[in-house]
Amino acid sequence: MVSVKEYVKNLYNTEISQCTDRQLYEALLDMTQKAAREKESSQGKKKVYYISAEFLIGKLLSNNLINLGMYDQVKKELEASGRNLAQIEEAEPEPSLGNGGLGRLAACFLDSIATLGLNGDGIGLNYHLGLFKQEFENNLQKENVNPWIEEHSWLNRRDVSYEIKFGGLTVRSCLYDIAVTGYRNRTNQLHLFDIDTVDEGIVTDGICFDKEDIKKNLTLFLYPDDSDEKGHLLRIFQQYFMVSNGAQYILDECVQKGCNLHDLPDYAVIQINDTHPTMVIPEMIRLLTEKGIELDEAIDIVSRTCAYTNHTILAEALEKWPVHYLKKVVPQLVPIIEILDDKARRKTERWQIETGKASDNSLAIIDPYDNVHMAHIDIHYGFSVNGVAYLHTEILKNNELHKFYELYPEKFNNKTNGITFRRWLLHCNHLLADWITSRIGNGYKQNAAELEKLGALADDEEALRQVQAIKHQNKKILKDYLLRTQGIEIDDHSIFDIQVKRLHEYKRQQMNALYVIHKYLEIKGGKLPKRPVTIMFGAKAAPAYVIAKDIIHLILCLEQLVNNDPDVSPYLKVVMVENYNVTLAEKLIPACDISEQISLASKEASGTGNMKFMLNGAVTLGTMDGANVEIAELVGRDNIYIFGQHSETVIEHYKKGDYCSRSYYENNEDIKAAIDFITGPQLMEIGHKENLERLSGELLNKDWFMTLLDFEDYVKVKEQAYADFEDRDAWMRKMLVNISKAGFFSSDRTIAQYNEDIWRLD
Ligand code: 26W
Repeated sequence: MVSVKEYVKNLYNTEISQCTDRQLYEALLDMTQKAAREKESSQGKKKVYYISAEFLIGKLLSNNLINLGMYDQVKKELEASGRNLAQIEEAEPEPSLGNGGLGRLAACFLDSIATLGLNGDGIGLNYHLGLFKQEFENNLQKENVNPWIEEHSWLNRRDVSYEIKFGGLTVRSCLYDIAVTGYRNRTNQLHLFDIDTVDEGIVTDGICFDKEDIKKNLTLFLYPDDSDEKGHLLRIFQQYFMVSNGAQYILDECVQKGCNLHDLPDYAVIQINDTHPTMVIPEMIRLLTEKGIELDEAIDIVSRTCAYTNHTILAEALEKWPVHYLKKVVPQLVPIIEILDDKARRKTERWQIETGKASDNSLAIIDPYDNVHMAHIDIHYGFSVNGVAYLHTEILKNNELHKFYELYPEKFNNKTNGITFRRWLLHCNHLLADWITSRIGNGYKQNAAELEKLGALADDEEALRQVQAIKHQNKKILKDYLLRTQGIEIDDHSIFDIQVKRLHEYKRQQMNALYVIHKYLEIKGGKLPKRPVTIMFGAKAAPAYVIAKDIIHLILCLEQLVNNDPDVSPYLKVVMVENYNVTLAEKLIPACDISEQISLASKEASGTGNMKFMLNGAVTLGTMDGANVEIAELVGRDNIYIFGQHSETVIEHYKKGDYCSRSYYENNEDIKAAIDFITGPQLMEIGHKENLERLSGELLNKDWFMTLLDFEDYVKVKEQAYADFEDRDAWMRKMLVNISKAGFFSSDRTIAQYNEDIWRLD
């Protein structure tokens, strides 16, 4: 490896100490790119293409330095010249190419695919302005653009271009690759398609733009507001653009390797990340028939190439596109989709007759209202359907997709999510990683299961104290960071109780906010907590999701009220960090004591934040939902705080429609006081009447995600966790057990299972 010194000398003809942070960042970027290129590989006949509308990759510099084995030397060299890598890294913009878990999972998976030395690339879109940058104004979320592409970036322009035809419009694509470095292993690629005519200049006022000017807006944003027809159409334009480019790229690459297209499944497996890339199925069929393959054979080939991952059971997230939308944007796919529908109906009917089941059209692709159910295409015409945690897959099989499961039991399988330990331990928590290394050696970096060895230290007082000291150090680092970057002051001796994730009613940030009100009232009434607590939130709400934005408003109003009340603020602080993203997660997670994973049971497919917190020694306060169930199983009930109704009960309530939030309000004084407070004089003075009234009305009259059902138990168990925190020795042991049991949640394990059961790469 060349030295930074030499590199900087060649590039700028100067010394490290004379460079700006920006110059050093760009020099390191270049240097890293070169080292990554040397590890590119063409090994392997069969390749997995992970196709996804989101890749929430985060900053790449440190991550790549670690994976390429350059981190320590670079850091040392910079330090010798009085420079600091962490500070240099602040010059790197973070792309927001994802909403949350699904996009971050895709990024972790790419890391693990490369780390395991597997042949696999990502395929997605190069959104110029990402999702959005969140700003708070007047205690409300305001969306702004998040430009991230600079002259010097990780994007490498390729000499690849396709003609993409839409109804009444043809565009020419271009391609950018981002190197995906494996930990001490090969370099793969993330392929991001784009067009040259995108124009950031059409954005006015926040993130408003002309949704119909496709040539200028096609890859401008991730998931533009889909509250109206124009937004929906743009989404279909984006999705088709992604899959048509992807499919052509895959076919070209396979042909170059000697594939004759009849044997495509020997060369390619396409993992479809949720339904957003589903049109790859009809598009691939279309392309194959264009190349002279008979329709029936094309369908068979594609069905043996595509596999589908489901990430949610929320009805509103299961995409259904009206046929007339598809006719406008992708008329060439409609006849194919109709044929797929027809064949699926016939197959279902035959099976129903054979098994004596009542005839029923609910498995069809096109429903009686002329909506195309994208997931149904994936299930009929993919060879694998997987959920992302044990409970989620069981719910898919037994409830949500039960009939499909009966029809195709062999297709269904579970792949419990995971996270890359390179980013979520080695990079974000150097102190802990170094300590672990000093105790059990380096093996865990390649084989996460070795973390179990830490279990032997559960009664080693010195070890426990060291873990605690590291946690405290990380709390101080977070404290400094929040003060410097957001002007927020927190007490590092308080309990850090953190809930960071997308804002959604099912995740129930509103329940945590109601707890804040409850606690505020208690303190006002003279019941003082033993130790101060800092309740932190971080979340973006979808721009058109009204209630989610009302919840943010409530939290921001509470922050203002609580933190400025001298009776309360010594004991309770509320913090809502602005623009929660991967970079902030990397600072928050190592500093956390209590990890809030409080979704309504059955609704969170898996969660991955829960795994990151656990790995960094936070103790989970959660419901029996998603991967929390597996965390509980691994750490045992002494090392996790579980509350709330179980999924069976919740599913029953939905079936019977018998949940009535108002009766909880009427029968529980604490709940009544907390709900009334939302529209009481104190918050009304700070906040906006319309938002607060709408939110309290929603909780009282609807509460679709049953906040009030679990509130009482939540308060009880949360208080228990706070009380237990005082037994410092016992708490340290809980931290250690959580870290030692986190190995299962390495995405290396998840990817090894995908490969073993689904991809079968050589
Ligand atoms: C229809 C548009 C749309 C777009 C994005 C619907 C829903 C989304 C979500 C952001 C999808 C998502 O992030 N799902 C999450 O996926 C994670 C990875 O599997 C899981 O851990 C989370 O439980 C799940 O909510």
